[in-house]
Amino acid sequence: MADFKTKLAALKAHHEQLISRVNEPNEWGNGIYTKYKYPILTAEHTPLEWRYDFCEKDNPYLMQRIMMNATLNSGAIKWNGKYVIIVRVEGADRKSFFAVAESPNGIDNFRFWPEPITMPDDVIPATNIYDMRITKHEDGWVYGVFCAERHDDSKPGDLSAATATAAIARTKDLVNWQRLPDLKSKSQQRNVVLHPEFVDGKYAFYTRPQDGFIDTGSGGGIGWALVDDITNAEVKEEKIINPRHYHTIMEVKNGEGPHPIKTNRGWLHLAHGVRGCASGLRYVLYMYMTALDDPTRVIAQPGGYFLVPEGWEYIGDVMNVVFANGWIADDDGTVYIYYASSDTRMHVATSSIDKLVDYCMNTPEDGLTTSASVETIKRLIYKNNSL
Ligand code: M1P
Repeated sequence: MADFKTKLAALKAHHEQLISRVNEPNEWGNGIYTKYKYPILTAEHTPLEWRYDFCEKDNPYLMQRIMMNATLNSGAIKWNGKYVIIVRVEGADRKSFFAVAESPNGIDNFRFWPEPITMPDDVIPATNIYDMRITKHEDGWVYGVFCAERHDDSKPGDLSAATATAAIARTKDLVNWQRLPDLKSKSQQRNVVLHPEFVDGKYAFYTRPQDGFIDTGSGGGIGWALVDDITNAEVKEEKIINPRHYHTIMEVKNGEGPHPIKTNRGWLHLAHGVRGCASGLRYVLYMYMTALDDPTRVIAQPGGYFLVPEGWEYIGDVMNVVFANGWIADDDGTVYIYYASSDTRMHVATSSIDKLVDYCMNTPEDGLTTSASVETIKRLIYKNNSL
C-alpha cells in the first residue's frame, strides 16, 4: 500500500490535473451562445487545504475532514485583468459561504483564492448566506448584495420556516468586506441586485418581493426601488417592472440575475423564470432589455427561455435548475455568462453583446396563447419561403 506521502502527492497531482483541464466549446448549439464541455467549477475544485488534514499523525488514512457539496450561483467581475467569480460554495453541512475564484481566460483554469471570504455579520447574524450579485458602482465601491437566511422565529415549532432578506456588503479589494445593514423591506426579499449607476441621484435596486421564504405569493415579479442612503437602505416604494405571467416560463416566480449590461441599444438583462410541473419546479434563464434613459421601461422581451439545463445539467442537488447571478462583458464585446446547473456546479456560456442585443430585439415575444405561437411560426415560414 502506498505510503502517506505518495498518496498525498497523487491526490495533489489529480487535483491539479482537474483544475488545469482545458475547456472545449460544444460544437452545435443555438447560435446565440456557446456552451462548454466541462463545468468550470465543481465541489472537487475547492482547494485540498480546505478539505484534508495533511498531517499524517492526525489523518493517517488521508480522508476528507470537511466535505464540500457544491459550487453554484456565482457573482462575476473582471478584476485586474482576470475573470473573477464569487462562488457560493456549499459544505456538506448545508452552509453556504463565499469564495473567490479566478481564471486567466474566463472559460477554464479557475483557481480559488486561498481562503473563503470572511463576511461580517449584520446585527442579527444569519444562519446562511448565498447568491451574491456584484456591482461595481459609480460611487467607487464594489458591492455584494446577497440573501441572508434566518430561522423564522414566529414559527417556533417549524424547523424549516425561514426568512429571506437582502444583505449588503462592500469592498475595495474583494478580500475585506464592510457589511452594511440589510435592506429594509415590507416583504421578504431574495434576488436583489444593485444597479451600477445612480438614478435620479439615488441608489437603484432590482428587487423580488415575496410573501414567504419559497412562495413569492402576491409578489408580482422583478421589482425596482430607489434608495437614498446605501448605508441604511430601505425600500419605501417598489414597482414591478418585469411581471410574471400565466402559462409562461415565469409563471411561478422570476428574479433578476446579475446587474444589467449597458449597451448603446439599452440595458441587457439576464433573469431566471420558474414554472411548476409534475417533477417539481423548473428554473430556466431568460432575457429582456430596458431603455437606456429609463432602466425600468422594458423595450424588448424575447418569448420563452434563453438557456435551460441540458443533458447532465438536469441532474444534481435540486434537479431541473439553471441559475445565473454573474456575467462579464469584456472590452471586445464578448460576454461570459456564468450559470449553475441543478444547484451543484458552475458552467460558462459565451456570447457577445451584439448577438445578445440581436437576440432580444429580434426574437418574437410570447403571444401568450397557442394560436399566437402558431401564427408567429407561420410568419417565419412564409418569410423563408418567399426568399
Ligand atoms: O433551487 C433553485 C434556486 O432557488 C432559489 O431561487 P428563487 O428565490 O428564485 O426561488 C434560490 O435559493 C437559489 O439559490 C436556488 O438556486
